[in-house]
Amino acid sequence: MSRTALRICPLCEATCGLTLTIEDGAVTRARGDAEDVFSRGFICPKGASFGELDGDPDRLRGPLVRRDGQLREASWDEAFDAVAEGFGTVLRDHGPQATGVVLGNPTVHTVAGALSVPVLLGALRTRNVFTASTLDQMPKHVSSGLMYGDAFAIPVPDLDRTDHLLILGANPLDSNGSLCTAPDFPGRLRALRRRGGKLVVIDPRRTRTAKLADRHVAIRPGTDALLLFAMVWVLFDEGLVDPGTLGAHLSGVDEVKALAEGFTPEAVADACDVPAAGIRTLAREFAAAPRAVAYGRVGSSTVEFGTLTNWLVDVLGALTGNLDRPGGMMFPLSATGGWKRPAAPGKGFALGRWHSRVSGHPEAKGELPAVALAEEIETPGDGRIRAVLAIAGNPVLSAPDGDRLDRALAGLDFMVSVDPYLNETSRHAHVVLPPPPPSQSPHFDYAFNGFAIRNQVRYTRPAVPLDPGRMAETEILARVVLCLSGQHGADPAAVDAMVIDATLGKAVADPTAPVYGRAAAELATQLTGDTGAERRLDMMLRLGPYGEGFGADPDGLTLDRVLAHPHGIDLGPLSPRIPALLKTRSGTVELCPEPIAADVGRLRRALDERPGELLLIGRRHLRSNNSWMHNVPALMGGSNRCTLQVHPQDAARLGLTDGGLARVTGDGGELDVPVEVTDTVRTGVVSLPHGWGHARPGTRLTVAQSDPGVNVNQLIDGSRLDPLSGTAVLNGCPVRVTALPLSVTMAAQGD
Ligand SMILES: Nc1nc2c(c(=O)[nH]1)N[C@H]1C(S)=C(S)[C@@H](COP(=O)(O)OP(=O)(O)OC[C@H]3O[C@@H](n4cnc5c(=O)[nH]c(N)nc54)[C@H](O)[C@@H]3O)O[C@H]1N2
Ligand SMILES: Nc1nc2c(c(=O)[nH]1)N[C@H]1C(S)=C(S)[C@@H](COP(=O)(O)OP(=O)(O)OC[C@H]3O[C@@H](n4cnc5c(=O)[nH]c(N)nc54)[C@H](O)[C@@H]3O)O[C@H]1N2
Ligand code: SF4
Ligand SMILES: [Mo]
Repeated sequence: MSRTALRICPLCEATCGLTLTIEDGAVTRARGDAEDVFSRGFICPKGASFGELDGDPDRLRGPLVRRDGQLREASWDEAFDAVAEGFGTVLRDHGPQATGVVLGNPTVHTVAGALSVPVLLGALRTRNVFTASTLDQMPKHVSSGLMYGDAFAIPVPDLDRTDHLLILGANPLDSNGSLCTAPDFPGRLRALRRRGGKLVVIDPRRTRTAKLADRHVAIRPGTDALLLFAMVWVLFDEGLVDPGTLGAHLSGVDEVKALAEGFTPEAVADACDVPAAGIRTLAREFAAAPRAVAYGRVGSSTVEFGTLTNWLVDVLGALTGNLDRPGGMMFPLSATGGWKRPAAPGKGFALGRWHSRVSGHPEAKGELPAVALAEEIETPGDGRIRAVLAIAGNPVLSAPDGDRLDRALAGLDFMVSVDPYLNETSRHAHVVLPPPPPSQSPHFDYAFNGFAIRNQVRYTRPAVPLDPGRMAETEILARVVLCLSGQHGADPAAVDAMVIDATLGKAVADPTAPVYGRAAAELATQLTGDTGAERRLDMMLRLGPYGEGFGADPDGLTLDRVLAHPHGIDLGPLSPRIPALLKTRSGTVELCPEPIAADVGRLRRALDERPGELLLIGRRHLRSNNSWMHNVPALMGGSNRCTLQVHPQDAARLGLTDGGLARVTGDGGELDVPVEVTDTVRTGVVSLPHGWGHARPGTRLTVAQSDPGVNVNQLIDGSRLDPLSGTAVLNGCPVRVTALPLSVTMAAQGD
């Protein structure tokens, strides 16, 4: 018997609605849901492979527990006994600071990540929290925290209404967008051009996005902050600064003008390898467009000046009157984002409230840099990390110097991985707790609705009931919370009930809340939902900005109302949110925060520095996702390969041939990798994708192991980072490349 079910795709940030065909409990087909209010039928090859990924025979079906050095199948009870014992011992003997938490990318794509991880961090109370954010977007959180007082107030490009889009270091045609949730990003870019708008792409590679653009500027990696500062300088110099209505809520404009001094187009041109006249044109066209927006992502974040670059993107918007206005950069309003509050000065955003033990890195948003994880495990002394809980992360491949991290993890007293695969990282765990596949999990985009270019709300229940022996990821994490707080064996439902009590208790005490003065216990009885997670969703929807407010607005959102609209509810285009959104101490948009101003001297010095003759950058493939989708045959092969892309001129100079082997040497090590000669990378730049390197033993990744590739992050030692955000420099790293003799090449290829 075949049936269909709706499921929001969790595989990237675009959050497309899928229609799954289900036969005998297995997903046999996935199509785009044409009626989805947001994605309107769009699907990409990853979404189309949902069934293969979901049904991957290598996915773990039950927990693994290490016995006599070997990971073996075990029952859930045995697994949680081991978690309680292993973590209990470390916590008892050494306290919470001897534990560390590692959170990977899918935690922002799962209900468990949104609902259970914060509870878990609250229970563990360790300062050793490491996430994929410091390999990714932490610079944006820091710049938003400093400018708006809220690290999650991240403006997104109002794609559907802009006239001019300047993209720096993002390739949404392959990534489908990031910190900008927009199903069918490619279609929206084409629509921009069709309505006469302009697309400009700054990228050292001529990506598929760049090919779509009116203008492509092949900048030297790592120099976007210089280019943007020069654009800002031109705005001041030519009298093009006009913040418009935002002006009333803006401070620090004169200070930015003073900081921009010296960053003239002529001064930066050589470092960026972009002619001064071209930079002037970029600035003038941006200022002249009726509605313009700049958008920077990974290539402008995981770089030497990541925070400055992300800050300058917003500065450009503010100075041209494009911040918080339609067609410019706008702040989404998520249905679970809390009730509307009146504008009032906030507490601001502080960096460096504590520092890492070994290298003294400042925390950012409660996190320490991912690059510091290995040394925090290896370095003896009080506060050494002895036990790690890793959820949905594979840092052995994703973070710099995986070999060192691999050794460090192997030396832990205790490690738990919550992961569906036995991979390069989870192979070190003492206990592996596998979540069910996505078809058996509910989906709500707690994270990405906050970055969506249109306000909307959608929820999908599990498309397939849990297989016998499976446990929902929210329950797995609730049980871990109980293990960590000395309550192993208690009812996991108590965890959600506790959160509901606490949240409602706070709401009824807050004069700005729709439920002010009511009885929390009575409100709790109104919640519907089949599970604790659903009741929490119902609570958040009701308390949210479109919520029913427990009776305050009978037409408002509840879980039942969202369930009654299986293709979602459209909540309209983005609308201005300043000043209510601001949480800075001044109550203004602080255009020139002190920590940022203090970092500009470092950028000024970069005017005269050239990090190296050859710079390494990454790339993503449409049919891949970081490290964990190389095990699906349908997504592998073709152009999805781990090759070193080299420009023909560099190839000729270095004696490299297409298909031959090159030895690449960086700060962190060397790799031998097949060469792909292509003029899509600029000269002086080589590109190698991340997430490969599946040759380690002890994993269960049959397909990935058959074509393992190499781990680009072995070329990087983690010593280069953006100091304000602790984010690793993964793009723009100096490398040396030499040709390997034909004999080595042929041996490597098994000829
Ligand atoms: N050189 C270089 N390195 C990079 C990047 C780069 O551009 N260049 N990009 C960086 C970026 S942007 C990121 S976000 C990081 C990603 O870094 P990670 O998050 O460490 O890497 P992923 O490969 O996404 O690992 C995801 C893990 O989650 C597991 N998983 C999948 N689904 C689920 C689920 O439903 N529940 C649970 N519990 N686990 C699940 C997978 O099996 C896998 O082990 O990599 C970074 N590393
Ligand atoms: N298919 C696919 N989709 C994905 C992922 C995936 O692995 N595969 N990963 C997901 C994740 S975790 C994320 S964070 C997003 C990332 O989404 P994006 O940021 O859109 O993805 P990237 O392909 O890393 O784009 C970065 C671009 O920056 C360029 N670049 C490198 N260095 C520089 C520089 O110094 N300056 C400038 N201007 N450009 C530079 C690179 O050439 C590349 O084209 O994608 C998500 N979606
Ligand atoms: S674009 Fe992203 S969300 Fe949409 S189908 Fe593809 S992987 Fe899924
Ligand atoms: Mo990411």
